[in-house]
Amino acid sequence: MNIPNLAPIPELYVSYESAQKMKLEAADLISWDLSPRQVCDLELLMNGGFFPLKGFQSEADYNGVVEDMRTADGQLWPIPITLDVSEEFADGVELGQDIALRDQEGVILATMTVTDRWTPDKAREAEKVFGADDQAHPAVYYLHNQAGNVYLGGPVTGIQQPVHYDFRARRDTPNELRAYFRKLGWRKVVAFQTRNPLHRAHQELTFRAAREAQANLLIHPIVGMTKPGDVDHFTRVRCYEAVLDKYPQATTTMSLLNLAMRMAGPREAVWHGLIRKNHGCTHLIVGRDHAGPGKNSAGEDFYGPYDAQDLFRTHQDEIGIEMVDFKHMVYVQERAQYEPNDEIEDRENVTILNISGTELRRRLREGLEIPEWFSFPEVVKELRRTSPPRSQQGFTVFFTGLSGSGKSTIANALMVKLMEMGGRPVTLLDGDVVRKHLSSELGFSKEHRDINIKRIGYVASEITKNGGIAICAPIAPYTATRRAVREMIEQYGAFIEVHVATSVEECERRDRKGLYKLARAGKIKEFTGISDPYEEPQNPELRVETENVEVDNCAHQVILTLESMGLITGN
Ligand code: PPS
Repeated sequence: MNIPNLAPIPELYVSYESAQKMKLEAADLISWDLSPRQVCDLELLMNGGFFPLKGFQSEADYNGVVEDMRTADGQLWPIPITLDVSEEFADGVELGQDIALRDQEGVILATMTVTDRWTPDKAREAEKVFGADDQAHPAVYYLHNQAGNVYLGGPVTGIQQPVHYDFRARRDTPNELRAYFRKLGWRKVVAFQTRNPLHRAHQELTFRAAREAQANLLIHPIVGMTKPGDVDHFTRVRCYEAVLDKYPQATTTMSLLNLAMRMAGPREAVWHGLIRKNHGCTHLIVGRDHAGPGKNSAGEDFYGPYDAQDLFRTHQDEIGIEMVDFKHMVYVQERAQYEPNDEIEDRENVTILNISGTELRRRLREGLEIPEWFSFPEVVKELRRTSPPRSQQGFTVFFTGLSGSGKSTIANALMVKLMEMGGRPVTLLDGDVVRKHLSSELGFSKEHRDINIKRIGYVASEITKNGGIAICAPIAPYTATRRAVREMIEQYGAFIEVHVATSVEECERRDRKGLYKLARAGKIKEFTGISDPYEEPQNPELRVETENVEVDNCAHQVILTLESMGLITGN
């Protein structure tokens, strides 16, 4: 194993004086507003975290990376780092032109000389990089639904670091960490990558890794982007801080890494190795199912539990960092300690305990006990602060169905029932009401419907975040848009999709507002169910039939669903 050369790593920043000058000049350039993920990528490009990359990848680099994890000049690099933009923006850019890259507040962080512009084959990228073109994978979903259709590539010139207002003292560039290790004389450093709060099993694992490698320990959590649904980084960092004093101070430090994870399992592990190498580490802990995205749409794991370790091992020498591989750690009650599951020889004579992530979330949701052998009281206290039991969290009930299907009527009945129960404020975002107050300028094209639904989703997510109940009742005819809204809301609380499954024939028979008649006569264009599509939900939390069923009963079915999910309790 190489003892690292802790000399500074090349950054892409210009000097302070040049940056001031460039900032003025760059104001005249065409500029691209970076997405949150692109800001993360740019930060690591500029500060050397993605060394040897010098900018967003060119088409040749991208093709090499996608096909066999190598840039055009043969460097190992497993994940495409591309600047995805809209077709409209790409059309306005000439090759050879400089563009300004701005953060979401409009601050110019860098310029890029555009050398390449191409339309990627996203299905191929998904297959090769993530193993399957399956949108159950969060990065594949992102690729198809959030990433722009055109990629731009070219070298980047860094003007300033993205600004962070949170945990500033805990964030370090690769060079800051290198300098710190140099100063303390830390020649061997084992990095622990994590996107979860630290529990006792993690502590044991990190202790063992440091012992095994005879190294110091860097707890290196991700605070950029992780898997949708993860514990937010604010809570996690408070949890880390709460347990730091349980580590030996002389040999352990913690630093936050603003990486946007892709959950690419094996390829991601190799990527994490390269990034840690750039941060001056000599070892990386790779555990079971490293950076795993969970189940695919057929309900199977995307990657085998040790695929990441296998791929890492193959490339270890080239990465220049050693893997400390770990098997699954479990608690052995009789010995009151954690041990690697596959090293327990007397399994029939001992009690092996384990709480999975899913089980932990269930216990938090339901306000159940979390035992001391599993976690630290300080961590549990923090988690309970941000994840109160479900019966105290906000949630959204999202009705979808054709015009005249009965959405509004059931939604109204549900609102009254929930208000009778009390406890949380209830807001009804009815289709017609929203169109009057929030979306009065919009029509019924796909584009306008999507904007309308995303506005509803945004308001509902804010209500949910703040502990209220949002009831939405738009038509929301498109699956992808409903899914986008679900994602927005599930960051903060439950999303209950209710399909009001009244057939178009029945809606037309009822024709309460006389709209179907007008649609048939061609007087209303793009009318859902008649001259415009309605994509039925495949897996809604509840489907209600309204033919021959009372409104009260339909609303009651929703109440029963909410109860079964623990969102409302009997008392
Ligand atoms: S969408 O697709 O979700 O944005 O639609 P939404 O905001 O729910 O608005 C639907 C209401 O607008 C009236 N309306 C139409 N609906 C469908 N297609 C066309 N072309 C159209 N034009 C007007 C209609 O009254 C809908 O109300 P509901 O309550 O669904 O009947």
